[in-house]
Amino acid sequence: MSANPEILRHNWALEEVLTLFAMPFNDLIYQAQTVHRRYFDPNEVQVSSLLSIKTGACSEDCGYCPQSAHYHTGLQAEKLMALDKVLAEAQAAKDAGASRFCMGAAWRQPKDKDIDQVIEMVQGVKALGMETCVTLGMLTDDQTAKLKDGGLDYYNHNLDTSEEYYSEIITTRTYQDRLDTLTRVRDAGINVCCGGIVGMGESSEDRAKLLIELANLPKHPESVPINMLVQVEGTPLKGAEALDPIVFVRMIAVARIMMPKSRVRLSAGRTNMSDEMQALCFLAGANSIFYGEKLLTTDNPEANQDKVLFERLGVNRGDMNCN
Ligand code: SAM
Ligand code: DTB
Ligand code: SF4
Repeated sequence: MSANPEILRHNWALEEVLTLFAMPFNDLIYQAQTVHRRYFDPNEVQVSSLLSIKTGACSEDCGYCPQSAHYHTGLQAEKLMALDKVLAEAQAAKDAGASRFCMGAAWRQPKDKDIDQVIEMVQGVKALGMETCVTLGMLTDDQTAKLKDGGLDYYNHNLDTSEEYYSEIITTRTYQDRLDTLTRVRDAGINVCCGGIVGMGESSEDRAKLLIELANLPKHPESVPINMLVQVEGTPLKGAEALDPIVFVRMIAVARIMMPKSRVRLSAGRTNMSDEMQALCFLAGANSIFYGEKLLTTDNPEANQDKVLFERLGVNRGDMNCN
């Protein structure tokens, strides 16, 4: 792959991104697919599996999240999972065909002793021959350095929406808090996984601004998860107006065009998507999914259903050690 530095831009302006969103659908998909083929095998989709290693009772008030202690969602809170249980889940995910194991904790920020336990999990999962990702909330410099030394491959920390809309969704932290952790992770040399959620009642400008935030970071995140809101009873966003599926596909296409070398992950919300819609997302440049029956606390399509979909589309799973 010969890198053309001109293709990786970090100076996107709102008007041009809105123009991309408003393109005729066929032209947009053609452009996204053309960009996609510059850097990726068009028939390859990487698969990651998720595990909630610490569930619920989170002090943050993210309006979309079933794990926030601020809302009554009926979720049973659970303490940090034991190492052997985590490794058994990782082995099962590997056996089912996942190449990366992502461990999520419902923390605003981890305590130092939590980090030591998470590092044991990272090392155990790596020893199984899988890539590792964790998402633990905000980090200090010290904690970030420890995770890097512990061998962590990816850190997930989403910006979720535009800076303007953020305070409508979350009041217990700021957008800048999020950006500060992302800078720490990037500076420590850990791969960045950062994306957002659509379908939260945001405007098309908010969606464009989220992608601008991501693409105008000093380096594009290696992995960009695009989540469709999973509406959970008891959360403030239950009942938000559903997003037009075509707008969701446009979001994937514009992300692909703006961040040509990043893995764009078709993330939460797939249980509410038809096979045809998912196929359109892959055509628009999505080349990663979460695989396995559970996301963190909500349902994901059955692994077998995804296998069948991949077969129908002639899609292969990605090799290890790619973005
Ligand atoms: N507590 C950590 C944090 O907030 O960064 C890590 C776990 S948190 C559950 C990880 C991400 O899951 C959030 O940033 C959000 O993008 C996504 N998420 C949570 N609830 C969701 C929902 N109902 N629908 C779609 N995505 C969701
Ligand atoms: C991401 O962007 N989506 C994942 C992962 N990163 C951690 C989480 C989705 C969570 C959906 C709601 C739930 O299952 O609790
Ligand atoms: Fe807590 Fe993360 Fe859920 Fe927000 S998204 S409530 S920080 S677990």
